Order: sequence, then C-alpha cells, then structure tokens
Amino acid sequence: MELYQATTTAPVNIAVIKYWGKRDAKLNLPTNSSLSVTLSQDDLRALTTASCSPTFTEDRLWLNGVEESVATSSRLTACIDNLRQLRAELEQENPSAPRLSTFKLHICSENNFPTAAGLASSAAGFAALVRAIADLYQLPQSAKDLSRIARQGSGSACRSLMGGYVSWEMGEADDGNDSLAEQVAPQSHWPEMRAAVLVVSAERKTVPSTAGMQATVATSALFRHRADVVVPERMSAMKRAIKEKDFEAFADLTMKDSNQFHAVCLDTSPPIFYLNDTSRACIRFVEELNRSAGKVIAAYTYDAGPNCVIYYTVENEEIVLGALKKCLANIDGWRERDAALAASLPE
Ligand code: 2P0
Repeated sequence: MELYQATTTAPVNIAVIKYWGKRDAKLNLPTNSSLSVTLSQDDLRALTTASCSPTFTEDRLWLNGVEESVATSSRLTACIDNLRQLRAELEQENPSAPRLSTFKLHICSENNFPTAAGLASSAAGFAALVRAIADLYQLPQSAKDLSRIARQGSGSACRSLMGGYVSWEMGEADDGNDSLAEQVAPQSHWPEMRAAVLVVSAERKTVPSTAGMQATVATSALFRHRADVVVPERMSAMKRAIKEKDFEAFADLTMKDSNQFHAVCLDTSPPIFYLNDTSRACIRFVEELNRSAGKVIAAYTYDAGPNCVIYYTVENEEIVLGALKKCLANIDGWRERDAALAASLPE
C-alpha cells in the first residue's frame, strides 16, 4: 500500500503574559499580544503521527485513541486546508513530487498529560498536528510561517512551534498575516530556568477558553484597560526581563499578569472561576516563600484551570521544591497520587 507518514512532538507552553480575548474568532486574532515559556518535552508534550494514502477515503483524527470528527471542526479543517494548499503549490512547482495534496489524511495524537484541564493541551496538540502534516508534506515554510496556521487551530498553539521564550505578536491586519509567533530567546539563553507543574485537578475545565474569552470581551469593564494599556507595557518589560535574565522582574510580571487575567475572568458576567481553594493555597505558599527568602525566588501562574505552574531558577531548586513538598502535605484537596511534580527544563 502506498503510505506516507511523519511523526513529531510539540511541547506545552505556559504563558507568563496571558492571551485572553479575540478580535476575530474565526481567524483566532487576539486582542493583545502574549508571551510564554516552552516546557521540556520530557514532561508535557503532544505526540502526533500524520499519514496519507490514496486508499484513505476521508480525513480522520484520533485523540488519545478516541476518534474526533474532522469535518465538523472548523479549526481542524482550517489548519488542514492551509497545509494542503501549500503542498499543492509545492507540487505545482515540482511536477515529479507525489500528489499528496490529493490524498486524505489520518492523524493520531496523544498527550502525556490531562487534556483540557488548563494545561495548554490544545496548544501542544495543534502545534504537533501542524508540524506533523508540514513534515509529511515536506513543506519549506519556517516555524514562524507555520505559527500563522497553528494559530487558527488554537491561538496559544502558535507559541508551541518554537522552543524557549516565545511571543505571539497580535498584529494589526484583518487577514491575520502579521499575527504570529516569534522567539524572544532560545532556552539556552537562560538555562537556569525551571518550572514545576502542580496538577491540582485533572478534570476538564468548566468554561472552555473560547467561550470564556468571548464573554470577557463582551462584558468586562476591566478588560479593555488590560488589553490596551497594561499588556503592551508588560510585553516590553517581560522581554527586557528575559533578555537581562532578571528573575525578580520576570517573576513579578508573571504573578501580576496571572492575577490580572483571573481578575478579568471574575469581572466577566456571569463571573468565571478557574482557581479553586487549592490554587489559592499555592498562591499563598509562593507569596510566603518569597517573603521568608527576603527576595522573589518563585513565581506562580495559572491558565484557564486550577493547575499551578511555578517558575524558579535552579539555584533555588532545593528551597522551592523542598518547601513545596512540605506544604502540599498540608493543603486540603491535594492528593499525592495526582502530584505530577515536573521540574522541567524549558526547551
Ligand atoms: C494563554 N490561555 O496565553 C492563555 C492564558 C488560557 C489562559 O491561550 O480559543 O486554548 O483555542 O484560541 O489558545 C487558552 O486559550 O484558546 C489560552 P483558543 P486557547 O495561554
């Protein structure tokens, strides 16, 4: 059987300046730029195989072994259509290339972490899907070019096509041409950075991100100030903190931006609660840890769910992880068996 296949992985990214709000829901164009740290693929990643064959009769996708409908997902079809178009152009320029653009695709994707629990599973998932199909089609496009396509699958996915510290520049164009990811610095620029991921709950989140953001844009009075004034300033300050490897500035901005994102969620009608009592206990833990250290040695951040990511640098690993393990034992709702304490090297 004539079968073409490519397998790839994509990492999870955790935003330190958060994306929350769309100006165009179809193209996933955001109302503000954002910036994330890519986690090590050893800990959290999506693994995806894309194959195509003249014998396949329809595009199909399996996510963690369960088939999902492709035809009814406009996000999936947008990504696949864009990639097929690029392959068709390549075949036109190179008539001896096999006509893969005319074959149907089968895609298999697996996460090694809870799906849709606010751990950026869609980011890794769509980034891996786009990368796998681009590899299968042997496309010459750069990661930056592919980020434009991954963005249409899930906004935050555009930041998972590159390692290290990655910004998603919101752009201005109505067609999304300039809304893409850029590497601010590679992982090697700041190799001392670590992230601990605390899985507070592996359940699916209560309010999906897209619905939550739409509600925030429509109803929050705080939101406009955040998007127009606060985030542009923080993007510059965060890029500076990363360039200068200034952990205290990085941590301060990270915690403030997480808190403001959850504040605009609370300012939404009806209010959106992503944090729970365990999440709030982890915030108090980090605040207390920094107070007792006499300087900022750890930073918490939360996405659209209760799970906590704590950034710190390797020199403070024993203090942070040691205190964390002691403290977790005292936190209500914490279950040791759920504790995926992944001290990961951003990549
Ligand atoms: C982020 N989040 O920057 C923010 C912080 C959640 C909180 O990106 O609708 O799954 O697919 O574009 O990318 C989650 O939103 O939303 C997200 P869609 P996505 O990481």
